[in-house]
Amino acid sequence: MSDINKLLERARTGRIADTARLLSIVENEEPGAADVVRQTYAQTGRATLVGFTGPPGAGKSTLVSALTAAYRQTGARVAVVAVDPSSPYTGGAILGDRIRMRDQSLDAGVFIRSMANRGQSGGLARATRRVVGVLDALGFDVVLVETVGVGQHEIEVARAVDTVCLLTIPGAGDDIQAIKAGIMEIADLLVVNKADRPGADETVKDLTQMLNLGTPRTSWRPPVIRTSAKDGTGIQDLMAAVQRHRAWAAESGEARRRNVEAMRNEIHMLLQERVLRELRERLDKGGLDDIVSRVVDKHLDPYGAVDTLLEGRGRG
Ligand SMILES: Nc1nc2c(ncn2[C@@H]2O[C@H](COP(=O)(O)OP(=O)(O)OP(=O)(O)O)[C@@H](O)[C@H]2O)c(=O)[nH]1
Ligand SMILES: [Mg+2]
Repeated sequence: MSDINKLLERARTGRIADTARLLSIVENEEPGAADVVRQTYAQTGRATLVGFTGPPGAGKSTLVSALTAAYRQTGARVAVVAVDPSSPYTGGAILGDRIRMRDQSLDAGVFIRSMANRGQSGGLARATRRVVGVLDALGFDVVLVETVGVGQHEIEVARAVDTVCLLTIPGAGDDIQAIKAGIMEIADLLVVNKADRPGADETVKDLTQMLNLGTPRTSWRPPVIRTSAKDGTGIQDLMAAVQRHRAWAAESGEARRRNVEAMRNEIHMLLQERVLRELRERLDKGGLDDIVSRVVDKHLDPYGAVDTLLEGRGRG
């Protein structure tokens, strides 16, 4: 039995250390990453995948903690993936998150994973998708993904999930302006968190108005849900909305459409990587020097050189 199979077998029995090891392999594309994907891919597609995005301090981690507890009460196994923000302003907050989530990490039905941001958003989005896929295949019923901000980077990471929750807080008028551009593109659910604070009604009204102005991309109208991650208000509403969105996405074909887009992108990237790797290997074997000489000696033009390299055979 290969090492990967042993790891998978142990991870499936709930061993945390083996689950963590498997995730590192796919996240960092270590040798064996392809094996892990090959052995798990067929079992993906069962978990409820929910992403949380929004400005720093909106309460994403607190809300994810509250939801984790609520899903646990239904008997679901929950995985949390925290995508570390690159911004130095929020570096400390993540440390705080780990402390806040600690009570849940003692529960065997909860797995918490932090992902390192390796700076390249496309790479991070793919790594997040692979990590989420392995957790799904390992039998976690719910995977909650936290990212920071509402930029292109987070939009891409958010695509690793099926339902995207965009958080805002009462009185965050500027935030609302800032999220306006990306709002229709990514948000499946709009969450006004910290609804225990004054101004929640106005914020709900502003968001609803903004939604009414926009042209909906699909037949789904993102609901505006008010929550207080602190006192638990709205957590059940949010879970119900996630469930409704999931059902709609399955029914309308939206889930499949997103999956087609994600897989087209993934296959394209893998193809590109493999072609480049094979080419590099061929060049490493010394083929390049010979071809360069032939170009310099006018036996071959530069386009012809590329043709030759791609065909992998010499042409006089
Ligand atoms: N009053 C109130 N405070 C909240 C609520 N949710 C979170 N907070 C507080 O808001 C602060 C930030 O919460 P976090 O959960 O760390 O926010 P975050 O969005 O994860 O922050 P980053 O990960 O740094 O972007 C903490 O002090 C929380 O206790 C809420 O519903 N009501
Ligand atoms: Mg956080």
